[in-house]
Amino acid sequence: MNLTLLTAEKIDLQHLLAGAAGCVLGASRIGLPLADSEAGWPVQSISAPLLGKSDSCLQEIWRLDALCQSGTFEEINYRRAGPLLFGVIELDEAGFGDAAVPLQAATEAAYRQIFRLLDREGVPHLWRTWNYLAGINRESHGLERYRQFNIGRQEAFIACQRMATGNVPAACAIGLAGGPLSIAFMAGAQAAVAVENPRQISAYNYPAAYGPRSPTFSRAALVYLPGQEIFFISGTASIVGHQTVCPGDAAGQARESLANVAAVLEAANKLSRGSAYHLEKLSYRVYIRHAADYPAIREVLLARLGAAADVVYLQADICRADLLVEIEAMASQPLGSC
Ligand code: 3EB
Repeated sequence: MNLTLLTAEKIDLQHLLAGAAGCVLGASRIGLPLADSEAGWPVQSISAPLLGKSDSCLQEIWRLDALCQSGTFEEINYRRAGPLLFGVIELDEAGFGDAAVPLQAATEAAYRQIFRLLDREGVPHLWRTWNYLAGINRESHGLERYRQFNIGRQEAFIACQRMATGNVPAACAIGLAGGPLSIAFMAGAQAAVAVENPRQISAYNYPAAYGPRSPTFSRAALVYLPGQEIFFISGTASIVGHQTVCPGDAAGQARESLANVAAVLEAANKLSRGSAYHLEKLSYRVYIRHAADYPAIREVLLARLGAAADVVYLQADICRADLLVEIEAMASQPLGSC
C-alpha cells in the first residue's frame, strides 16, 4: 500500500482527474476555495491566505495506489480503501444555537459522528486530525473558544470509549477568520503509535491553567501500513514544558518550534521500522499569526531546512494568544513487507 501527498503545484490535476481519480483518498484546499468544489472525494477547505506564493490557492491531495470508495455518513464525507479512511466534517455552529456553549456542542457532535463512522467501518483508530475553527482565541460564554473546543473533543473521546491520554491522535487546532468548524481526519484498522516530545509535557497532561479540559492529541503519530510507514507531526509551537517561550519574538518562536520538531523526530526515529527521518526532508505546513512576521520566520526555516525544503506558509491564528507560529509536518517511506 502506498499513500502519497501531492501538491497541486507538482501535479497535472487534469491528468489526475482523467486517469486516477479513483485513487484519490481526499484533499485539502488552502487559500480561496476553488470553484469546482464537486471533487468526488472529501476536501477540507482551509480558507486562509497563502504567504509567499503567487497563486492564491493550493491543493494537497492524498493519492493511493488502490481504488477508493466514497461514502457519506451523517454529516461526514469520506473515502476509504482497505485499512484506511479519510473524512471531512464541517458543522455550522449556528445549528447548535440551543446548546449552552455552541462550539463545544458542535465539537462533541462532530467527534461523536467521526467515532460512530469509524466503528461502523471497522477502522476504529484515529491517527491524525486537522481542526479549524473561527475566532479560536475569542472569548465567549466565559471561556476562550479553543478551550470550549477542547471540552467538546475530550467529552466525545470519553463517550466513545477512546482513550483521552496516551495513544491519542496527532492533530492541529487552528483559527481562521470565519467559516464552520471543520475537521479532517485519517483513521485506520490498526492503531498508530503515538510519539511524545521529551522537551514538552504531553498536551493531555497540561495543567488546568490552560483550560478545564486538556487537549486530546499526541505530538506525533507513526502509522505502519503494509509496505509503508507514515509519520505525522502535530502542530508544534514554541512551548517548552507547558509554557510559551519567546513571547513577542516570531523568529525566536520559529527556532523553538523547529527545536521541538527536531526533538519529536528524534523520538520517532527510535520507533520507526524504516530508515531515519531527516528534518530537511519532511513536508511542512507553517501557520503564521501575523503576515508581517513571514519574512523573519521564513528566514529561520530556510537556515535550518535549506532552500529545497517542502514548506507551505499560511496566515492563521494559533491556539494560544501568545503563540505567533506553529509548524506541522509529515513524511512517509516504503517499508519492506514482513
Ligand atoms: C500546543 O502544543 C500548541 O489542540 O489539537 C498544537 C497541535 C496545538 C494540536 C490541538 C493544539 C493542538 O499546545 C497547540
